[in-house]
Amino acid sequence: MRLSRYFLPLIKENPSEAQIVSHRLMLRAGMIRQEAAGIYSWLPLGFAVLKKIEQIIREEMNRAGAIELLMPTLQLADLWRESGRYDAYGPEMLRIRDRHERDLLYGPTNEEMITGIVRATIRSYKDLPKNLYHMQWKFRDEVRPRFGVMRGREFLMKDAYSFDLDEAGARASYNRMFVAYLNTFARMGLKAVPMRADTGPIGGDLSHEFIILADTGESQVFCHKDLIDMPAPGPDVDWNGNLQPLVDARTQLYAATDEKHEAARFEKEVPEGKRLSARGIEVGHIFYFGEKYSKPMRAVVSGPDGSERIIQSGSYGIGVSRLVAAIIEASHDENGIIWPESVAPFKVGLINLRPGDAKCDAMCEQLYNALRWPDGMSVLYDDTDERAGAKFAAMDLIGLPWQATVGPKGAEKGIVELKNRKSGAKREVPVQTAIRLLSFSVISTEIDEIEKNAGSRISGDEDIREIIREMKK
Ligand code: 5CA
Repeated sequence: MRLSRYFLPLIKENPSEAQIVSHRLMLRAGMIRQEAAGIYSWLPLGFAVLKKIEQIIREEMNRAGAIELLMPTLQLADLWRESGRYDAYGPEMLRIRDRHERDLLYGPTNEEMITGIVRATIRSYKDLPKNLYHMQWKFRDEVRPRFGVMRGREFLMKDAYSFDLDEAGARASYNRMFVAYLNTFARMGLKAVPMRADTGPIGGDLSHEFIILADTGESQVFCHKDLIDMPAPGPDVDWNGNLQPLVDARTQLYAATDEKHEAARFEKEVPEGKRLSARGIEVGHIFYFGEKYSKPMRAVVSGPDGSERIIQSGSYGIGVSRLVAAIIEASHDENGIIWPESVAPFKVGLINLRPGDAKCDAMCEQLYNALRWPDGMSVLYDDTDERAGAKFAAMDLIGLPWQATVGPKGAEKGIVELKNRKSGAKREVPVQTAIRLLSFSVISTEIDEIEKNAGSRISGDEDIREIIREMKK
């Protein structure tokens, strides 16, 4: 993408309405624009990140055996009257009436609708288990929308719903989502800790929130410090096997949100030096609620002995739009955002210090054409007439993982300056090396797993790997 043709409305001054760093940086980097309290337009740069996050979630859901569909944002009130939640949900629910005087609502969540789909289509235990998910906009008329997309009124959620014949099956489904969440957040460069949590309006008695530690987080949380650096299980999970040991390893140590916190137990179970009391951001929340919706809504199947059985369910949410802000809270410096490569809107920022200079232009075009991914979103090429200082500041602000700078002196010698945004490491390399290194880096977030699956290296460029390793330190 050429910056001269892109739409990137950067803001120089700090917006006064933003109280936390992610909100400030999202506005300054031209990622979002507020349309009403808690309602945002996603401008191209923000939208690109949102799509990257969606795709990681999708891949990990599919890997864990969940199946994607799409339900509408508007729902019939009558459906919610069946579960009893139409009245129970209160003023957070946006209620709408159509021209036929029918009561509708803008969905704050989808337990009723998915239960309606399942009860109309699944008749036998042989069709279970199923886990169905979608990524859809939700509306909750929050009392205090704040911190930008962190607590919005309209926000994007991934919500999955599991359906099993019995409690043991439902717990296995819960465990699959638990493990899938650990891998999902790890791929985004986040350390998310599962913590015992309150179930609120969703209901049930087993529930975990996935929490990112951050001073600006809205939740007060308490946990054993060893949980913070516990690595995610990774892609080699046997999804049809027993995942209980993986879950146990992460639930045996104390971790609870404010509502579930027991001070006496915390002090008894956790040695003083290991106690962590901190603020956190809830990026995911999983629930096991058994028959809460299937019983009143009569979602039943015939069991192995022919008798009627009530389906056992759970639901599993991820705050997709909130994650954009949460990742920035976890990864930024005084100059701007530092995107983890897996969610970066572009992998490379290419800076032409002197557009119009024949050698600079030629070298930039060579790099741009060599690195351009088919979707046009691997390189952002700054071909504008801004001064050098402003170009560097803008690139740092939008936080692309790699910067490649071409100036008149380097162009003369065939040299490009590479910079790793995260480490700040800089290196001058011949243009061909830059092309090899950056091409490799465009695919490198996936390459470890691809090579592992293939059982061999697919690239022999040891020298390139060595430079990348060094620059990322
Ligand atoms: N139906 C269940 C799970 S599918 C559910 O609605 N769970 S939830 O209420 O916990 O929401 C799921 C996730 O959505 C939360 O963990 C949080 O990350 C995100 N979320 C909730 N409210 C908001 C909001 N107002 N703004 C942004 N994200 C939100």
